[in-house]
Amino acid sequence: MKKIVSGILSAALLLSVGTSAFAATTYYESEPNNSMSTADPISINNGDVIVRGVLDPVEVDDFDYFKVTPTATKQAKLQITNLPGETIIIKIRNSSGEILDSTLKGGEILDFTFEKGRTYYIVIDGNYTEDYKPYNLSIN
Ligand SMILES: [Ca+2]
Ligand SMILES: [Ca+2]
Repeated sequence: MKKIVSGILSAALLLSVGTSAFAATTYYESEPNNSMSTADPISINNGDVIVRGVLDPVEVDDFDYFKVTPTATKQAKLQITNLPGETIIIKIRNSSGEILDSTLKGGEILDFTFEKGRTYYIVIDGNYTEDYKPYNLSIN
């Protein structure tokens, strides 16, 4: 009986690992990434993406930049999924640094169309964040 239970458990574990592995590609930030020139490259060409990073209040003005150059035009929804009430915002800049779109706080969904071949910078900005804040950015 014990053997059967552990067999079921490991099958369930394998299933959940397998499902999440196929559901989204996960990227982790790499500091320093506080500017366009040091942005972490990510790809949105192969389905859903989760970006995991931290806004660190010890570091003055921690901005997290992620660089995207899609190979196909993609309509995407961007959202900070784990900190809905926080003043953590998502900004999208073009290659000249101009802000194309932005949310006002965590949890809001930003609908944005990334055009093929253009370079964009997705910026996570923790306005007034005083605590160490790990965030999950989902791009679907
Ligand atoms: Ca960071
Ligand atoms: Ca940073």
